[in-house]
Amino acid sequence: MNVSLEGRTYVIMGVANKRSIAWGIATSLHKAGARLIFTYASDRFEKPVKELAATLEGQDSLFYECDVTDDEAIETTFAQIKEDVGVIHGLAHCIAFAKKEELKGEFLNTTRDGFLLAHNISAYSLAAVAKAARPLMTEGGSIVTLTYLGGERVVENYNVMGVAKASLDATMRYLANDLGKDGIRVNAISAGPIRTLSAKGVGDFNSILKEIEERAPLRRTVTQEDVGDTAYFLMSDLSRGITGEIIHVDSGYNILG
Ligand code: NDP
Ligand code: KAL
Repeated sequence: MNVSLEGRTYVIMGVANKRSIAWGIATSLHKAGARLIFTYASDRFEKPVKELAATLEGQDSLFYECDVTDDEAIETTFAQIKEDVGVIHGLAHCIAFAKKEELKGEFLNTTRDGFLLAHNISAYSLAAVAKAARPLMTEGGSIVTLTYLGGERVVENYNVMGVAKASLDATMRYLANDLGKDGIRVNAISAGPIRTLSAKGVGDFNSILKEIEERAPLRRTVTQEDVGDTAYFLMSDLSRGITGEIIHVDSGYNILG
C-alpha cells in the first residue's frame, strides 16, 4: 500500500488565491510528494497561480488555462497534459459559479440563464473533465470534487448553487459507477464554510461561521488544511475501498437536526 504520493501526478483545478480550497489540497498533496498540475479559468489568474506554486519547494509544476465552459479548452488542456506528462493519477475539481444576484433572496427568482450557468460550471464540468482525464488515468486513480450541505438541504441564500450541488453529487455517483471498472474512484468532500474569494461579499458569512463555532460537534470551523488532508486521503491508497461517497469535512455540523 502506498501512502506517499511520490511518483504520482495530480491535476488541481480552481486555485484563485492562497485562500482557495484548491490551494489547501495542493499543499497537502505536495507535502505527500505528489507532482502537481494547475489549471485556471483565464489568463487573469495565470500570474497569481504561478507565483503561489513557486512557493512549493522542489515542485516542478505545470500550468494550463482551462475554462470549463469550453469543450475545446478541456479537450486541448488534457491532450496537452497527456503529451507533457503521459499519465495522471488524480484530479481535484474545485470549481463553482453562480450569478451573485441569484445567491440571495428567494430561489424562486432564479432565471433560466442563471440556472443553466450554475449547472454548467458547477456540475456538468465534473463530467466533462472526467471524460477528458480518463484516457490519462491508465494506472487507475482518484477524482475528488467539492460540494456543500446546501445540495442536501435548504440553506438560506445558497439557492441555485444548492440545486447545482445536488446535481454535482449525483454526477459524482454516476461517474463513480462508470469509472470503477477502470480503477478510478470518484468522491466528493462536503466542506464546512471557509472564507474564500467565492464566499466574499456574502452578507452574513460571519454569523454562518459563528453558528458553526457554537453548534458543530467540534465547536470550530474547518480550514483549507482540514479539507486538503482529506483530499490527500482520498487520493491515496488508504481510501482504496471508497467511491461514490460524500465525506463531510465540516466539524460534524451535518449530523445536527
Ligand atoms: P475560490 O473562489 O477560491 O475558487 C473558486 C474557483 O472556481 C476559482 O478558482 C475559479 O477560477 C473557479 N471557476 C469559476 N468559473 C470557472 C470556469 N468557468 N472555469 C474554470 N474555473 C472556474 O473558492 P473556494 O475555494 O471556496 O471554492 C472551491 C470549491 O469549494 C467550489 O466548488 C465551492 O462550491 C466549494 N465549497 C466551498 C465552500 C466554502 O465555504 N468556501 C464550502 C463548500 C464547498 P478563477 O479564479 O480562475 O476564475
Ligand atoms: C449559504 C452560503 C452563503 C453564501 C451563498 C452563496 C455562495 C455560493 C458559492 C458560489 C461559488 C459563489 C459565487 O459564484 C460567487 C460569484 O458570483 C462572484 N465571485 C467571483 O466571481 C469570484 C471573483 C470568483 C473567483 O469566484 C468564482 N466562484 O468563480 C454558503 C457558504 C456557507 C459556503 C460556501 C461559500 C459554499 C460554496 O459553494 O462556495
